[in-house]
Amino acid sequence: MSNLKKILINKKTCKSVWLMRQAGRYLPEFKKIRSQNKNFIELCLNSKLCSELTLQPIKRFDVDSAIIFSDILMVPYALGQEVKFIKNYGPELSKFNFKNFKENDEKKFTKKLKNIYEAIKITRENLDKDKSLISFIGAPWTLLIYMLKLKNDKNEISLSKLNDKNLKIDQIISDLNKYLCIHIKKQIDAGADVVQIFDSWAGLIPEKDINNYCFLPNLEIVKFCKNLGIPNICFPKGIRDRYKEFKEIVKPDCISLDSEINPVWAKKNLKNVVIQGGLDPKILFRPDDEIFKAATKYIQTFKDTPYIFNLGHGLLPETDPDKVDKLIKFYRNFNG
Ligand code: 1CP
Repeated sequence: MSNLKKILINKKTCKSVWLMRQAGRYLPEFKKIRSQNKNFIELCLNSKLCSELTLQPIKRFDVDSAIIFSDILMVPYALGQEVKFIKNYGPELSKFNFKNFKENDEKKFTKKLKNIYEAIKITRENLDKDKSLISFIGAPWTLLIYMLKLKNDKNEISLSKLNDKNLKIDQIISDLNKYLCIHIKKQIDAGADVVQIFDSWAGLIPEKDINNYCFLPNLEIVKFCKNLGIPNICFPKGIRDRYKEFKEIVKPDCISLDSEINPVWAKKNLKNVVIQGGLDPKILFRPDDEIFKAATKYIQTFKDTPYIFNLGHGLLPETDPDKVDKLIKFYRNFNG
C-alpha cells in the first residue's frame, strides 16, 4: 500500500476523517471574514486569512486533515483570465484568449500564486504534526468547463463548442496539465502533504471523450505525483461504473467516491486503492438517526480496508455546523 495510508490515516486511532469543502460557505466564522472581504480572489491571495480559514474546521471539529483554503479557479486566474464570483450564481470568467494563454510562463504563473504557497507554509507551522495538510487542483476538464464556459445553467454541455476544432481543446489540456503539475509541486514544497485532484464535472464528458478528457489528463498528473512521491487523491465525480476503469488506468493512491457510487459495488470493484468518501452531503439536512444510518453503511462496508471517512461532494452552504459535529463524533465513537 502507498504512503497515503501512513499519511492520511490517523496514527493514534487508525481512523481518518475530513470533509470536502469543510472550510467556508456554511461556517459562521467564515461568513464573518467573507463579509469583510468582498473580493474572493483577493481573499484567496491573503495568506494570513487563508491560513486562518483553513484552520477553522480543525478548531471546531478536530478533523484529521486540513484542506488549504483556496479555489480551483486560482489557476485560470494565474494564467491571465479575470475571475469573478457572483453572489447566488457562482464563478464567471472573462473570455478565454488562446494567444494570451500561450504567452504564460512558469515564472509569471507561480509569482501570481505565491501567496497560496505562503498560506500553506504558515498553515503547516500552525497545524498539529499528526494532521495532514491537503492541497488541491482542479483537473483540466473541470477547469475548462469554467475557462471556456462549456456548460449552461442546466448543467448541459455545449457539444458544438466541444467539437469546435478552432478551440484547440487538446492543446489547452496539455498546457494546463503542465501548469497544474507546477502548482502541485509548489504546494508540496511549501508544506502540503497530499494533493487532491478535483474532476468535479467529469460526469458531463461525452462517453467517447472520457479517455482523452478525463482518464489521460488525470493519469499524467498522477504519474507526475508518483515520480515525486506525492500522495494523491482523485475525484472523478459523476462517471458512474467507469470509476473501475478510471482506477485501473489512472491508479491513484486514493480514489474519492461520489454519492452515486454504491459502497458495496466500490468495495468489490475498486481494489488495491485507498477509498475515500461517498456519503451524500444532503443527508446532513435529515434527522440524526438517518444521518447515522447512512454513515454506518459506509463505515461498515469499508471496515477492513483503508478508508477515509468523507462526503461524496462538498458540504452545502445551508448545512448546520452542529450536524457536521455530530457526524464526526459519531464516526469517531463508532465501534462495529
Ligand atoms: O462566495 C463565496 O463566499 C465563495 C464560496 C467559495 C468557497 C468558500 C468558492 C466559490 N470557493 C470556495 C473555496 C474552495 N473551493 C475550497 C476550499 C474550502 C474547502 O474545501 O474547505 C475548495 C476545495 C474549492 C474547490 C472548488 N472550487 C471546486 C472543486 C470541488 C467541488 O466542490 O466540486 C470547484 C468546482 C470550485 C469552483 C467554485 N468556486 C466557488 C464556487 C461557487 C464554485 C462553483 C462550484 C460550487 O458551487 O461549489
